[in-house]
Amino acid sequence: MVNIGIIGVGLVGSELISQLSAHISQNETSTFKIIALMNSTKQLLSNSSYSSLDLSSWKNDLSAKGTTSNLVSFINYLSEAPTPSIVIDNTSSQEIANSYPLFIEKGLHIVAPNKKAFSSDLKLYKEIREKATEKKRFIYHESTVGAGLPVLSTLTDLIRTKDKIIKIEGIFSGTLSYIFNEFSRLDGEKKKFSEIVKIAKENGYTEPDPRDDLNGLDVARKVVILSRLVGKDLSLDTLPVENIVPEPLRTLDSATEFMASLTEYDEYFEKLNTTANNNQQVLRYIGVIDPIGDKSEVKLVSLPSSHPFTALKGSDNIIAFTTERFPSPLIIQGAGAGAAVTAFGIFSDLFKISDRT
Ligand code: NHO
Repeated sequence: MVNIGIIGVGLVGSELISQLSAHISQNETSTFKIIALMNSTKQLLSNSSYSSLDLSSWKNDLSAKGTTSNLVSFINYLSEAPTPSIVIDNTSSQEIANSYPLFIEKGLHIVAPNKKAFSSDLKLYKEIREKATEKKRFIYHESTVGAGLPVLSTLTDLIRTKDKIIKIEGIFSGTLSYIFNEFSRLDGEKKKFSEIVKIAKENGYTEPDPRDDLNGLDVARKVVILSRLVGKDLSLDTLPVENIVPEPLRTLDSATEFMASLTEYDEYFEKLNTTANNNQQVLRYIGVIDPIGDKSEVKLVSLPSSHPFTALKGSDNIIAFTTERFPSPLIIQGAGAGAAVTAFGIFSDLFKISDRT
């Protein structure tokens, strides 16, 4: 049996528990057992014989029977289990990410959609990689890039089989994909930029403050993750990132003020769009990974309508790997945001570990 402890039971964590619960109840031979849950205030640990938590009532049990969150006792409980344990980090906490070396020391495998450990401090990233190799622990984080799309596993396979990666580029943000798919098109339909951002916010596609999508940081983190995987020591502070939040709006206190003021910049965005459209092109926000030189970047570009990045729908992601074996790029495309697909990416990582333990 593989024990699972989940830190973070919000949107993605709850969906993961539903997916796991359905799998466990439908498969008598399932090897997964959820034995510990934790959110920012409470934690729920199973008993001393490490039996499964009752997944039909976990929400109530966590709030009614849970004790105050304590990362050390949570990790110790998992690490003392008689069979292998995986800790899943479904938070966006830097503090939890900083604890991965400790998790590995304690003998735990890690799965995470949290991008922080893999895209923040390079020293932390290297420490995690080195410790995992030394202690023979598995770290999987497929859903940090492209949600459940097989982006990291494909790249890992290309690297392992010694293909030469020439360039990786893509539309890595579901939110920015939606915004520009709606805003910049050649079918003559015109919508105001601020209106589209408003709809994206109302539909829950954006972060609570849409500036956290428009500033490019989320895409930058994904570019850093892919760059480090191909062996480049890239960091957020050295990567050129085009922040498309108009400068005067960056310092506004609240998302509400930002949304109200964004209308003043509709003309500015429309001008950019018209220039592109006049050349039969559309605007797209892309990330570029340059494994050979120093041209990795995150930017808004104009692309001709024949380009594969211009045919996306909704909040889809697209990632193109140009390699020695794939001079005509290997392309991965599909839903790149949302709880269902993100949880799927985590779930598939769990199988990769359970198959090998
Ligand atoms: P929530 O709903 O805020 O839940 C966070 C949970 O963590 C809560 O239970 C909270 O109590 C707990 N928590 C926070 N700090 C804690 C601490 N110190 N100790 C213990 N518990 C703590 O967040 P989500 O939406 O469930 O996201 C969880 C993680 O998945 C985040 O790291 C997020 O970045 C990552 N993730 C989410 C998505 C998504 O679609 N929601 C995606 C990828 C990764 O594919 C997605 C994506 O990239 C979307 C992106 N915005 C785009 O492309 O447009």
